[in-house]
Amino acid sequence: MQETVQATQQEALAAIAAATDDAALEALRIEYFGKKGRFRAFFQEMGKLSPEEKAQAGQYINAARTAIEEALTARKEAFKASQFADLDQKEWLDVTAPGTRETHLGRGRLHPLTQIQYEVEDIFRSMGFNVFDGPQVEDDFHNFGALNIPADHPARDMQDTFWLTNGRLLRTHTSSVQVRAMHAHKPPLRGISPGRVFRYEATDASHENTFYQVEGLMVDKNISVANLIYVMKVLLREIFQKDVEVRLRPGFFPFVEPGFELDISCLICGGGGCPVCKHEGWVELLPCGAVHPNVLRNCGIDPTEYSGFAFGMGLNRLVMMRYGIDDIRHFQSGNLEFLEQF
Ligand code: FA5
Repeated sequence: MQETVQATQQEALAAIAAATDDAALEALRIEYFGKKGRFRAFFQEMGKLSPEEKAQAGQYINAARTAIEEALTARKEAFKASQFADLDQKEWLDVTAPGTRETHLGRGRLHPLTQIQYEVEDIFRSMGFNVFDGPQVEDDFHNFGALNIPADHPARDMQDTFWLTNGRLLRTHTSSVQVRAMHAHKPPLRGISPGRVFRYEATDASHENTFYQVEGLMVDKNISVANLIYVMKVLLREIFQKDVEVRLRPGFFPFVEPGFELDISCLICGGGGCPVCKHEGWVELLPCGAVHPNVLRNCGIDPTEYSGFAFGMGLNRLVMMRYGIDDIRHFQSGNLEFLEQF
């Protein structure tokens, strides 16, 4: 029996030395020490021996077992060490290598509306304004009621609305976020809210049913139209990179009093008159005004103490003016030839 045990030990050590991975070592462990393993058989045979032989057999069987177990452990350790030894070779990567044709997917870019939105946000942040966000699916109160447009008021027809079957609506303007901002923050308050708005309108070269606006709002003590004009002039100078003259004409919106249409001097002809400005020298840019006392009251702000201004600018039209784009429908056309120009 001793010879068999020693032969088994030699065989096991050779197999361990030849093993190439952890799985092979585990298979050998089971072969020798598992429930039906070869050492189990040796111990069973040992039971049949005389007491003296048994004592002797116990020694050489245990010695063989220890030798094999040590070899298994040592080989396992060696595998672990070699796993990391050539890591720099196996996982080497040249981060400075240029891309290949197969891996180059083409560079993405921001949509021109997003680009101008970010620009406008930066300009207003530099003047201490916050950027507010609000839901595109709105309720009647935030889109109309709080803005001094009660149900059945004719001003509702100024903005044709997509009504949802649950009584909610797709916001027709970003003025709804004014209301949310005034409820959430007490004056002094300075904020803009850029975002997507929806109108139930037929489309043409200058009208979309889905477009983008940026709302602006400032509420504090003694805010007047002079503050509004100053902020507008800073915005336009930064966007168009030159001083732009502005003028105000009366305009009606139920949520401002007085309300205005803000015109800018025509950037194409410099104010001298051309087909773009219909030879007037002025181009209509955005509606604005002093926040109506009823709106302040609806938002929990005392109009005898505070006043404010608000404006709502169409971002699509701003981009169109900047780049001379002649049709608003390009923006949502998905036409890459158009988009890749920006
Ligand atoms: C409003 O939406 C008001 N909430 C703006 C406002 C805010 C006034 C605060 C006073 C105080 P209006 O419907 O005129 O107003 O839209 C504002 C701008 O959105 C327009 O000047 C225009 O640039 C843009 N706009 C309006 N309708 C469309 C449309 N169908 N397609 C593209 N742009 C549009």
